[in-house]
Amino acid sequence: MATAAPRNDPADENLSVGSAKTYAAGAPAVAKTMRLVEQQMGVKRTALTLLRVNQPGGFDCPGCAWPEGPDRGHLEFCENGAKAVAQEATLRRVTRAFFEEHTMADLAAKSDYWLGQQGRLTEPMYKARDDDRYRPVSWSEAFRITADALRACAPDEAVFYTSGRTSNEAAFLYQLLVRRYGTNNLPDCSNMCHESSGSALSETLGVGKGSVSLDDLYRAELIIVVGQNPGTNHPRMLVALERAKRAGARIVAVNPLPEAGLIRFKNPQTVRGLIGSGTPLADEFLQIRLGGDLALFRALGRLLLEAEERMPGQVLDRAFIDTYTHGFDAYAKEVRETPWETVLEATGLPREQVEALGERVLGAKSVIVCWAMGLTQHRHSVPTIREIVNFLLLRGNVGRPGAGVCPVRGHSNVQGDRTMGIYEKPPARFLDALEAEFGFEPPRAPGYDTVDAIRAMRDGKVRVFFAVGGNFVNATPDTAVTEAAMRNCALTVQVSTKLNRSHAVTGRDALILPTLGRTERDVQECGEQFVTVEDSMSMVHASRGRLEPASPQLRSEVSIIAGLARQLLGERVADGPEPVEWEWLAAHYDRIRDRIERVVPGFADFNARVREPQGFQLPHGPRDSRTFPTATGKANFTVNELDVLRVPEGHLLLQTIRSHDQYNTTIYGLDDRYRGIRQGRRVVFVNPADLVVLGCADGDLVDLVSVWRDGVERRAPGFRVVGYPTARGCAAAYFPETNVLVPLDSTAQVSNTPTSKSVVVRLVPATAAAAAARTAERTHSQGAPS
Ligand SMILES: Nc1nc2c(c(=O)[nH]1)N[C@H]1C(S)=C(S)[C@@H](COP(=O)(O)OP(=O)(O)OC[C@H]3O[C@@H](n4cnc5c(=O)[nH]c(N)nc54)[C@H](O)[C@@H]3O)O[C@H]1N2
Ligand SMILES: Nc1nc2c(c(=O)[nH]1)N[C@H]1C(S)=C(S)[C@@H](COP(=O)(O)OP(=O)(O)OC[C@H]3O[C@@H](n4cnc5c(=O)[nH]c(N)nc54)[C@H](O)[C@@H]3O)O[C@H]1N2
Ligand SMILES: [Mo]
Repeated sequence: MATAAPRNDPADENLSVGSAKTYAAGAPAVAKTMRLVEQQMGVKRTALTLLRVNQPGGFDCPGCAWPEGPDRGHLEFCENGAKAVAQEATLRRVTRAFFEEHTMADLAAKSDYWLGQQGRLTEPMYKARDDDRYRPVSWSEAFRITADALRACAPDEAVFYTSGRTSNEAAFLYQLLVRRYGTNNLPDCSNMCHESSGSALSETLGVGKGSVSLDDLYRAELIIVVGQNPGTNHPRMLVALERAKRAGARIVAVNPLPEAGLIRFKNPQTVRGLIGSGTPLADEFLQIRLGGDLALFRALGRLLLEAEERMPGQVLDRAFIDTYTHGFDAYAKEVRETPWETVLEATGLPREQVEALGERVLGAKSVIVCWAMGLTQHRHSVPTIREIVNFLLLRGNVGRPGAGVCPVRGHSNVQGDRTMGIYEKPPARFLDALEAEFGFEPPRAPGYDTVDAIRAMRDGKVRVFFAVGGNFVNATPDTAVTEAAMRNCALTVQVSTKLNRSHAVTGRDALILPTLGRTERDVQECGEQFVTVEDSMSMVHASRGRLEPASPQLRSEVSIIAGLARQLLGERVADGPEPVEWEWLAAHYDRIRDRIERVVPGFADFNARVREPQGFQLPHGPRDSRTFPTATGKANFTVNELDVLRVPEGHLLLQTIRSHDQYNTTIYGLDDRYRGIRQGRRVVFVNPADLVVLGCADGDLVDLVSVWRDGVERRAPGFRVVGYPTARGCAAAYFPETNVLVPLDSTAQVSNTPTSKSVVVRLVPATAAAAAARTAERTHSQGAPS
């Protein structure tokens, strides 16, 4: 049985459940933010730092990938962006004394919250194979240890992970190092995030990115927000939705949960938002069952085709379909045969509500569909997103103002990292360009994505794990399996800003390489540097930190990668064997940008254009000229199997989500204000009617047990049941506490993304062991420093 210890926080004993909010932001958001931020940074640093977020000449907010418009306000950040900044700009420090005091076993027993609250890492640390704790190590020694381990294995026995905060410059240099070393083993957080979007959009439209810009949102007549909780995860998007709404757009929310931000928004950056009742955002809320979206968009397609039959020539955009698309007839045939019963079963929606949405669509000249993790982390995520494309193509809602696809990215540069070649399946044209520019033969065989990397580590096929950012151990599924896989490595190396579980659960040898964050001054041999990032709408712009680094020992990601490369591969000398001038490139990031310009399409005149205050937008064929670089040369309609997620009787479909006080595995605090949760995270939200059926009650203490075809029982112990208005048959609980429940092999078709939003579970009365573990945990854990 796979059970993760409930690394609870002592505060969980103070857990309280109140009523959920019906609006997002407003004055409480401002007050709460300032309190959390000032605890980390002090008053003066808070003011100086927050004024530079997302400003020209300032730094890009590390919070999310939502773009900032040209007419940005003086305070272009949000509550959760401020919290993300405070985590990085905190005055707390993890020093060598800290590691002297805490053994590995000690660190492994701490919660994510506790680890994150200790502050910024300050110097390189090494844990040797027989040691029980980390000791200080010099940079050169750290590079030597890593290079030796990499030389001792075949290139495909090493894995190089990236999280989406890494800048374009660091990402480009990193993938270059990895391919120069000889592997495409470049898994990244995107594999667990928007991989399904990328897969579906590349196949159907030819570009795996969104096709809209901010201006399109302001021109849209209908915006459908599906599977996304922007009030918490993309708060600045609410400002854009509010503006779209004022310009006349209708907004429809499709979600199993009535998320506060989608209902009503009080913009904290306006007086009206601070003291008024705010703007109602969603005109319509469809409370869909988990995984029901494919059926919903199929039904909308059917309604449009039927309307066209009633009003020939008035509904579909025939000219667009004939000129720009492929596969319409096969799609239309499939759609006409879709039974309503299946649609209603899959969505859990009343037919009238689906038909009413169909009417809205008919009345809207331009439609945008936005989505995030609610769509990408299911078994049939790729078919679902393809179905959204089908729906949009019917009326030519791609490649014209006010219309298109809008996958809303998570990490602030996750999209840019992919553009820079962080990808385990690089296209041949990218490798060709790399080869032409640098004069070496990059490996051509595909590498491991995140799930395959864990399998390979588990099976002893990987010796070295290297991560630039992120928290691999805790962000990935099947925690018990992943932790064992990590411990199976000879060496694990983490380039990080803050302590997390991946520093506590390691290979036999382990290194921590502390790095600069976005907010900090980055000085290299040729002077002060800036980096660049790409947002969710393909805008590339500069980010320049101004704060003094958390410690003089920190090195930038670029400099760490170059230092390791130099140690591993040598530096270029005339007629020498090494074709890349690693340290010369790292001395001035303009030099890296020049190389990017010659390898990656769309970056012409990179160094000049990125110095413009707003940066520049990357080209996008479908958006700019209705050019679709797909296999058929056209936008592809697809025929998708209508997959209905069914669970055995007495079970629920569980989704694993973010609370308001977390950034993925970084826990800022223990509240989830909009959902009424205070001082605790081990809660499971269930519809009250389902509780009656299951013989449970609000307030019960249960274990969550996941049921999967491999027969392994996975258990997350000790959750308080909360009666909550989620869709029937569905439940929700926070990640990463519930990652132990997600089977490694339960992944999405095509994209191989873990199915974190549809885990079949049952609730069982909490075991005595769970209750005991909770008590023991309380006595062992220490509170966060104040
Ligand atoms: N403050 C903060 N900001 C963040 C993050 C964070 O942790 N904290 N994380 C960043 C990252 S990496 C990402 S990827 C994004 C994530 O942004 P979101 O995708 O908004 O994050 P989740 O909490 O996973 O929320 C998923 C939403 O989809 C809904 N949903 C789940 N399943 C379904 C379904 O089958 N159908 C439909 N229609 N809806 C469904 C859920 O009810 C929930 O509202 O946010 C980014 N921004
Ligand atoms: N069950 C479940 N699992 C999920 C999800 C889910 O919805 N449910 N969501 C998935 C998604 S969408 C994502 S994107 C992944 C996230 O996976 P990751 O990106 O791996 O995880 P994070 O928690 O964002 O990583 C946080 C760590 O990054 C480091 N860090 C922060 N800033 C920097 C920096 O500037 N440089 C460097 N080098 N390090 C930095 C800090 O040490 C911090 O502890 O999790 C996935 N896992
Ligand atoms: Mo993400």
